[in-house]
Amino acid sequence: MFSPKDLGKTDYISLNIHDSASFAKGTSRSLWRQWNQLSRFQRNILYFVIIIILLLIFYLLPGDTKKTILENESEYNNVEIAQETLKSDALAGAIPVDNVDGGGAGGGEVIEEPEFQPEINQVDHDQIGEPPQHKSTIIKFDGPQNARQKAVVAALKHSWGGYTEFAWGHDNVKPISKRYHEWFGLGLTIVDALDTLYIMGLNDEYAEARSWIEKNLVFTINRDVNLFEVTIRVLGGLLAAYHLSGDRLFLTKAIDLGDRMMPAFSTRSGVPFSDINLGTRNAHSPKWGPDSSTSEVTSIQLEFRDLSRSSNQPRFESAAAKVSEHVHQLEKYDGLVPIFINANTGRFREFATITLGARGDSYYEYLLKQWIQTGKTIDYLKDDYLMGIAGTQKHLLKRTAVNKYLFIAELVGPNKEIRPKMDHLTCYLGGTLALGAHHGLPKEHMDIANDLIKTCYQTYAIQPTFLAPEITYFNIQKSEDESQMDMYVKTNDAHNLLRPEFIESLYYLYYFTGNKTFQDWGWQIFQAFENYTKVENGYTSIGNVRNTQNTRPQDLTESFWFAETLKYLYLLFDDSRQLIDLDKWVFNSEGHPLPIYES
Ligand code: DMJ
Repeated sequence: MFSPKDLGKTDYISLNIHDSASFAKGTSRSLWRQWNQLSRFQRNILYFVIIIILLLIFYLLPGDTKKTILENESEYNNVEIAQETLKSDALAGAIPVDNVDGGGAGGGEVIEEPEFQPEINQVDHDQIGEPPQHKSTIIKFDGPQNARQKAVVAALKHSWGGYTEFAWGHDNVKPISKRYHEWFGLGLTIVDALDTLYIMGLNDEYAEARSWIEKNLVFTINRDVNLFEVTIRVLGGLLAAYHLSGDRLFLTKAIDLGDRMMPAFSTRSGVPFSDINLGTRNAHSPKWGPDSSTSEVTSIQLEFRDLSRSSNQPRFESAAAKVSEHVHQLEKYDGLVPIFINANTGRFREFATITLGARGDSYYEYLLKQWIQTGKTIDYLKDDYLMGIAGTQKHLLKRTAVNKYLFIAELVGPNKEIRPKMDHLTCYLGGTLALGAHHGLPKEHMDIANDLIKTCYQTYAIQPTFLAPEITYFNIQKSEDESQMDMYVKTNDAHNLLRPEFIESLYYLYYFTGNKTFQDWGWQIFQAFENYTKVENGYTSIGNVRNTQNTRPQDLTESFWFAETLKYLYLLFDDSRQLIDLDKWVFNSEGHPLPIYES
């Protein structure tokens, strides 16, 4: 047993070791006595030593912990997003959450650690030449021409109003709590909305956005961002605004941003890391695992190519095109690709899911669109696209048991078992197939597009809110049950994030066919957004599309609501079908139109 004698110090002889409270009390009194006996000089020295120790501890903390501590002290951390919303977003190109599927080693792999040197602008303006010839020209837009377009513009203004009042300069507005959410710290909504404001002829709002970009959009922030998301939303948004308006401010910003993202490509395989710190230029794999998403690394090429063509700096296109060339060489499953790829080895993750939904979707989209962007001159892109669609037809196209609705299933696990599930994200494919058919690819693709569009429409129409859930499951085997349904939704998948994919497809289908049914379907869905997502200060994601009395508003407006959903609605209601000429422009994955080049 412990004996006071062991201490050999008279100070402790009176301690009662059986009473820990008294022990603590006695110790603190004794410390206090000693403290009071110190001179002011001695106390100052001790203060100094304590501060140095604290600084050292902080300096030695890992970067992420430091970031968390800093964020905890800012309003960033006060903004909470419902966990349910986050879960789906992480899988589907929206506000993310870490450890999406629990796999992989956390931490991310860092490739380089340059010293952090904030720079405002690295662009050599003299080096920016005139953009090479493309088929598009600067366009002036006249504003809404009919009642439906006017209603969409009113919706945009309502949403924009909430954003400007409560979230100006931040990434997203939380229209119910009247706060904001920060994701990358890049004023995401402003940049993503910019070309929509321009196309809708909202000159005042556009001028306001332009001015913010001129004065406040800087890329020196010491913060990790997702390469794909920033490419499609920010780089794509800036480039589209540059091409539509001819305003070189946007090109200057785009070059600075592109330059800062280039280190992401410095991997052994050339396949980029998913994350990049724009301030330090430090790139690494995601925190939740070792691999990049296949759709992400293959859906940055339209933007990087356009940046090169616009700036006369081939390095951007060269780095991004190498990724497509590399993926072209990899073995696939009848043209289909697993959803994860390792940036160092350059190989697909074995047995990863095959899907045209989250993490797979825009791989197929960008094969076709790159081919179109380069004047249909790069054959392997078309070939890989055709193989991907053929593989989809062979392995993934399924029909429901009762009404024979066509949908696109997924393949999971080593045995590639069919999972009869379709993300709302997959509804982009109807529009992409129609675009390909317009550009001379098989007419049969248009038939698939038409069938798929009908299924996607049903995912909206069968819900009491007339809004589709994030994910729908399908019954493929007929049962004895007379009341058997074709589709069902799991509770955790019943949310709607104001996503654009179905409206996007309706736009393409209407554009190429002139069939007004597609406009009417879009109008029905617009009404549903009005009825169930509109709030006093904008429009919000909702947690439940299955009950009109319990929609569970999530208090968040994603930037793609401005960039895509409202833009595609506005274009869908353009009776002239001439606002954007699809033989001169190709939309990136975030709804930003980029010019088509000769080669
Ligand atoms: C958008 O950010 C893009 O369309 C992306 O490709 C995936 N989906 C979201 C919108 O749903």
